[in-house]
Amino acid sequence: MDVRLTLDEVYQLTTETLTALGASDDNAAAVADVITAAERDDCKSHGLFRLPGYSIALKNGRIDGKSIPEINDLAPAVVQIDAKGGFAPLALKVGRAPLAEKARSQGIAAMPVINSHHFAALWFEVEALAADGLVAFAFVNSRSFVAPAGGSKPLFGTNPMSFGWPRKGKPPLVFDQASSASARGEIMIHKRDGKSIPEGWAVDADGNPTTDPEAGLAGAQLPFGGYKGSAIALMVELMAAGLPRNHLAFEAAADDPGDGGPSKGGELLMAMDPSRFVGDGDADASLDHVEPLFERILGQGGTRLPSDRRYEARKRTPAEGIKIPQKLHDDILAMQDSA
Ligand code: NDP
Ligand code: PYC
Repeated sequence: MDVRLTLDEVYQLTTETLTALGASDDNAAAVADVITAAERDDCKSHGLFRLPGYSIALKNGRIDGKSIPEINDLAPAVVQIDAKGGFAPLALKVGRAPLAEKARSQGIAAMPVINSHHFAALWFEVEALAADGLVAFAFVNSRSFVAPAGGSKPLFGTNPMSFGWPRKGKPPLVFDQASSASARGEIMIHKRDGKSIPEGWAVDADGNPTTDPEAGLAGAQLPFGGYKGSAIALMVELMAAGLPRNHLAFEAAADDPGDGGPSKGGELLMAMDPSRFVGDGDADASLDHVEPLFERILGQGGTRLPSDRRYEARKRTPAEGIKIPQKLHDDILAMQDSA
C-alpha cells in the first residue's frame, strides 16, 4: 500500500523529522530542499527513501545537525566549505554564491567541501549553478561499494559525477550518473520491492555474478562499462577525496558504523563562466553554438536529453503529488516518535 503526499507535505515531513531529532532549522531546510526536489523529479533512490538514514545518523549523534558551515577563501579561484561534520546540503547551499562569484571573476573556480555527509543526488547543486548561467561539474565519493574492473571486492564508492550546461530560455542540460552500473539506492529499492537486479550490476561475496539484490549488496557492485567506468570511479575518488583530502571510500568504510546513514566524505564542485572562454565575452554565442547539437540528438528516434525525464516529472508532481510505500511513511513517523 502507498501513501500519497503533496510536495509541501514531503518538505514538512522532512523538516519535522529532522528538527525533532535535533537538527537546526537551516540544516533541516537544506536537506528538505534536496529530498523534496528528488521526489518532485521522480528520483526515488534519493528522496524520502533516504530520510531514515539521515535521521539515524542524527539520532546516533554521528552527524552534527546544528553545524554551521565555514567558508574558507583558499585561492583566487578556490573556495573551501568546511561542513563542520554536518550534512552536505547546507554546506553546498552556503557555498553556491561564493563559488559563482569566483567563477565569474576568474573564469573557472572550484569548491572543495570537507567534513560533510553526502546522501543526495548531485544534479541538485549542478542544476542550480547551470540555471545561473555557469557550466558546472560535481564529484562525490562515498564508502567502498564497488570493485575495480577485474576485481570482486568493494573499493570505490558508487562515485557519481554530474555535469550541467546552461541553455537560453530552457532549463539546463544536466547529467548525473554513478560510476557503478547502478546507484546503490537502486539495488536497495529492488531488494525492498522484492525484485531481482539486472545482470552486470553486482557480484556476490564470492565474486560470482548475481541478480539477487541482497547478495549484490553483501558482495560488490560493478563499475559501468568495465574498465572505463572503473577509471571514472577512480577519477571521482581523486577529485572528491584526493584534492580536498577527504576520506577515500575505503577510509570512509572503516569509519562507518553501518547504521545506514551517510558516510563521512566530501565533494568537489567546479564552475565555469561561458563568457570567459572566448575573447569576445559573448556567453550567449557559445550557448547558441551548441543548440544544433541538441537538436540533432533529438532528431534521431529513441533519443532524449539527460534531465528531460526529471523535467517531465517536475511538470506532473506539483499537481499530482508523489507516492511512497506505507512502510517507509510509518518508519519515518516512528523516527519522529523516537526523538
Ligand atoms: P541513472 O542511470 O538513472 O541516470 C544517469 C543519467 O543518465 C541521468 O542524468 C539520466 O537523466 C540520464 N539518462 C538516463 N537514461 C537516459 C537516456 N535514455 N537518454 C539520455 N539520458 C539518459 O542514474 P544513476 O543510477 O547512475 O544515479 C542515480 C542518482 O544517484 C544520481 O542522481 C546520483 O547523484 C545519485 N548517487 C548519489 C551518490 C552519493 O554518494 N551521494 C552515490 C551514487 C549515486 P534523467 O535524470 O533525466 O533520467
Ligand atoms: O545510491 O549509490 C548510492 C548512494 C551512495 C551514497 C548515497 N547514495
